[in-house]
Amino acid sequence: MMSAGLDSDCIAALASGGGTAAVALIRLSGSRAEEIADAACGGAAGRAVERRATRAKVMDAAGRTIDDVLLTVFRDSRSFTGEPVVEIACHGGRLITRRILGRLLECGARAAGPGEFTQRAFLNGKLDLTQAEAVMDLISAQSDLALRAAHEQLEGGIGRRCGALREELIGVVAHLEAWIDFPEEDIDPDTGVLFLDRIARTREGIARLLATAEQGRILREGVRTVICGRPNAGKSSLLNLLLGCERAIVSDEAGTTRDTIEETIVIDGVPLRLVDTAGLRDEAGGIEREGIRRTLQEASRADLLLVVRDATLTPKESEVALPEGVGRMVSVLNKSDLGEHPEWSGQPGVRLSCSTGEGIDRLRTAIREVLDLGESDWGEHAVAINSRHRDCLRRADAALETAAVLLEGGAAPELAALELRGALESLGEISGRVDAEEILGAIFSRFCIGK
Ligand SMILES: Nc1nc2c(ncn2[C@@H]2O[C@H](COP(=O)(O)OP(=O)(O)OP(=O)(O)O)[C@@H](O)[C@H]2O)c(=O)[nH]1
Ligand SMILES: [Mg+2]
Repeated sequence: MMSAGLDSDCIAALASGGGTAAVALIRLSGSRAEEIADAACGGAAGRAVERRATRAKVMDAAGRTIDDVLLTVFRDSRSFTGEPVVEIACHGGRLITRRILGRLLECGARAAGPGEFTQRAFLNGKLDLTQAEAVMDLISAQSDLALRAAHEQLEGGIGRRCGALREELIGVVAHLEAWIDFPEEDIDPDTGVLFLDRIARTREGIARLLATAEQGRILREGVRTVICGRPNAGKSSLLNLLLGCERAIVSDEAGTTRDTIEETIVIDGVPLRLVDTAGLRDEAGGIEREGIRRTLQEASRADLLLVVRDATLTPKESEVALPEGVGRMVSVLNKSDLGEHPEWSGQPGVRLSCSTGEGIDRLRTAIREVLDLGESDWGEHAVAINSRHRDCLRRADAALETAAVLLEGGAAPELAALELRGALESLGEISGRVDAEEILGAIFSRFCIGK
């Protein structure tokens, strides 16, 4: 385990949102938490029964009451941070919370930095790194699925999977190193096929986790969905229809939308970040041209394009020049209430009227299909790694690949062992644990060397 290496200082911060509310929560964490709370509350923390809300008054230096509060004391390491914590539930006014925090600082606390409580929880071994990250995901989740994935991660889902891969690998390294270090012990070299099999198995596990990276990005950031098409096709109308409110300006003047407008919606538990853009046409000048430049830039970064066309025009008249290499796309034939130009007959595309809303369900279905959002894909356990996990896993996988090549090519086993250790380190980074003792432990417990 990593050593704590903590400052012994006591940190304080507002744990609830900053606005006006019925109640707010201020948290103190550190070995002196109780002492500091006592100084501010006339000894009420010391008298409090652990984990039981206790009424108290926070007083200023002159003994005047700042607020009537409820204190909850968590002693020793029995807290979220793994060190003494006092939580103060006070009235949720901006001035009140500021004055209470000010008083706690006067009494010896320090204002906490971002994420410092969770960081302490990690350093004190209460959470691994993936769980600490999940706390943030949980708070910022924008859809049910994202919430489920964050819960799974907070429960240790990703940590456990990486832990299992590490275990497997520690076994391989232990075996290989025992064979290198103690040749006289007659250890079965276990090289060749068996060794390579074990490496291949670990790599399969890594690949399975890596495959959730895209899902993870989508859950955390949303599917970047760009609405594009020619001016007046009804792009802003579509944004408003999907949002269910009049967010973007709609007018019959071509070139109404100049800047990109972003809003989030949720389809089947998956957040979509909708981007309305300026209409694409060649003859534009000035500001509109800049708008078009931005549209093309957005389109090239999109996970999904909704291409909107005016069904009353011919396919040629509503054609849009899109950047190369655009991925997933749904074609929308809008203004179907006005009737469709005969040339569209037999052409694919979701028929929609943004004016009447007719066809919106068809569009949602088409989006679901093109994003492949079937239940099976998101599974029971919504494990979804983030980009940091992905980088660690990729490094681990590259090291394993090299190790396999070295072993296959008959290189010195020391070289392969070095690569395997590198892979272990990368896997360990995911949950924030790197430990050479573990490998030694595995050698001696599994092989009984030294008798
Ligand atoms: N009849 C009918 N009119 C529509 C429909 N959708 C949009 N319109 C009208 O088409 C005009 C253009 O709509 P917008 O949503 O502003 O079009 P846009 O693609 O955002 O246009 P720019 O921002 O100028 O590129 C407006 O007058 C809308 O009321 C539809 O389904 N049926
Ligand atoms: Mg518009």
